[in-house]
Amino acid sequence: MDVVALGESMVTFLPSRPGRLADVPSFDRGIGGAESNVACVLAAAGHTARWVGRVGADGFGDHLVEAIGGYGVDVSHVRRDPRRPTGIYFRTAGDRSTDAHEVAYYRAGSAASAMSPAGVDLDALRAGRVLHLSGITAALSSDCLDLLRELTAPRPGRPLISFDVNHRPGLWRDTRGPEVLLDLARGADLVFVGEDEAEEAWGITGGPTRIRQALPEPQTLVVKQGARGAVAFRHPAGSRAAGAARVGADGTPQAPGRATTPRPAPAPATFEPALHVDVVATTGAGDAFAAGFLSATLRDLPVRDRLRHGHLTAAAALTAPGDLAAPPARAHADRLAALDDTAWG
Ligand code: KDG
Repeated sequence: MDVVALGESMVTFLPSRPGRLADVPSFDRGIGGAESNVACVLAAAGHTARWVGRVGADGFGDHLVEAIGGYGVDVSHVRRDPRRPTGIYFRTAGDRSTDAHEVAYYRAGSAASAMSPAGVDLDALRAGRVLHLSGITAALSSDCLDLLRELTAPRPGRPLISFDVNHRPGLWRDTRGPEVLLDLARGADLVFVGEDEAEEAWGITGGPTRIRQALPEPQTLVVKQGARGAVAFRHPAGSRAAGAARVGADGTPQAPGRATTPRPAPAPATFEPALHVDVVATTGAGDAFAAGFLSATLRDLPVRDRLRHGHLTAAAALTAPGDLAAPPARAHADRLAALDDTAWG
């Protein structure tokens, strides 16, 4: 298995026309959920992917399992909860210039919010080369947060932990969100965060370098700068081996930030500009970016190409109305990623 993704998936209701939530008369059904979006895009890109989650024993749960499974994602470890419903959410079309849109979640007390370390198959979660997680799960319940802590804890032979910060202020029931997210990110190997998100959550201004200063631990940190592009910081290979970084020479787990090797010199930064596209909807673009970056990571491509594959996959999502869009075929994406800097400038 290449990638396992854990998280809440929801049936999504997309507006039939622009306007305020109060005015939109009807909605089209889609599927959403940041982590299963990543799994779907990776499966569509030819990787083996599993989504682990929990949905109600209801029609929306059936739909999610069927639709996500239809992308070729392994859904055999999704649990059905007879007592709690599947989460759903509605959103409006974003304003083209500001991307301001309304989101209404109906997910409090959902089946997914009951995920916990005891209620999931931890071996199934750790069975991939990469385990993809996001900060959304941390906000769902204290049991869900415990599960993320368990999965990001130092452990010999753990998969590469990919963590998308995905700060959703509206989901947190208390003020601990930013601190919890920073702590979880510090335990991951690969972290995705938006520059604006880092400012909103952690008050970090001054750009990607300042964000790296606050988050020096992950082997790879990707700071997304919206339509401008993205910057990746990566410790040189070997200085901080993915997945093994916080495990001592004797196999003893070490606390995050106390690696046995001396902290390496500041990681070099690689910037790659994004593609300019006519944006239809931004929802799902961050997930698509992560999927493209992860796909190239699984193929051991250079950092520049990881960023370019992220941008190519994000461009596909940005030009589609729902959360999900088919990524470009691998051979096509490879040709585009190999174009010289003038094409990407
Ligand atoms: O990235 C897209 C997600 O935001 C969307 O699918 C809904 O997972 C979601 C969430 O919790 O916001």
